[in-house]
Amino acid sequence: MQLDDVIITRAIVDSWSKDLLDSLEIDVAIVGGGPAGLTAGYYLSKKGLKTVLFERNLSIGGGMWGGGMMYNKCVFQQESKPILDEFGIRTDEYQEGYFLTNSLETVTTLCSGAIKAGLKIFNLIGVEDVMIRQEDNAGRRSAAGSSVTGLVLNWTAVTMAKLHIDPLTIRAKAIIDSTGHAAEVAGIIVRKIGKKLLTETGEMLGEKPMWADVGERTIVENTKEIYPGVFVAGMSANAVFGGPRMGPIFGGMLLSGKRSAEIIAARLAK
Ligand code: 48H
Repeated sequence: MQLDDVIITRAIVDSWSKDLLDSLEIDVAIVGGGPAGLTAGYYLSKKGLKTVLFERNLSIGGGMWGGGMMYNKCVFQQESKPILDEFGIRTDEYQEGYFLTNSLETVTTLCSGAIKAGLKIFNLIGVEDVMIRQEDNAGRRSAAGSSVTGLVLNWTAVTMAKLHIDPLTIRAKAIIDSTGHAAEVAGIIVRKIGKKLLTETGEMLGEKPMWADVGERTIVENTKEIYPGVFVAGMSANAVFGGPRMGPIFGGMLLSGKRSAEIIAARLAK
């Protein structure tokens, strides 16, 4: 068969554009494709919710590829083992309750599992702002008086090159901030509309020093709504609610991602 260069181009542009058009009004938008965002995307998609993840980097996986200080191994605790088993990620029990994985296998398998479950991922696109409206996308007015109803997107290349190019928007019934340590969506909300987060002060409380045992527990407790329509998962949960960091143990990220999916699925079922 003779290959036609233009058909190759047409196939890519046609199919990618359809993917984006199909993602303009969705159930859940996830910001950030680290372990928490990917796990959330897997469970939400499995529940049949139309879920799309935006990742600003070329690669998906966030801080997981490099394991601990570039040693490409990740540690997981007992509680997170069922999630690894569900994805088919192989583990090696180093000592009772401490499971090692290859970080490369972990990232690629989480990503593959999430996509096969139905998650749509757009890489190389960053979230630079949010849409806030008086009523949410179901027409409900929240006690806070307004809800985040969508995301403002731009190409990472545009941002990097500091080009003055206006963004595009998508609408979602729920949004997950799984942007890691920076908790970028939470930061945007505070910057744009003030101290309105559902924390003690309304601000981001900030991540506390390393303490794996406490950090891994609080990250699941801190996985919740931070502003009407916006939920945190993964490291950003501890950044918003003031939990400790935990170093290269990743079970909390998967448990938090799963928890966010459960909370949102219950909310959207109402
Ligand atoms: C689009 C964005 C934007 C944006 C950021 O950092 P991550 O791996 O986050 P988690 O929470 O899934 O996992 C945290 C873990 O990797 C970690 O850092 C740990 C355990 N640290 C402990 C410690 O003590 O240091 O992934 C976040 C992703 C990245 O891929 C970013 O590129 C992406 O979010 N991202 N994508 N728009 N505005 N901001």
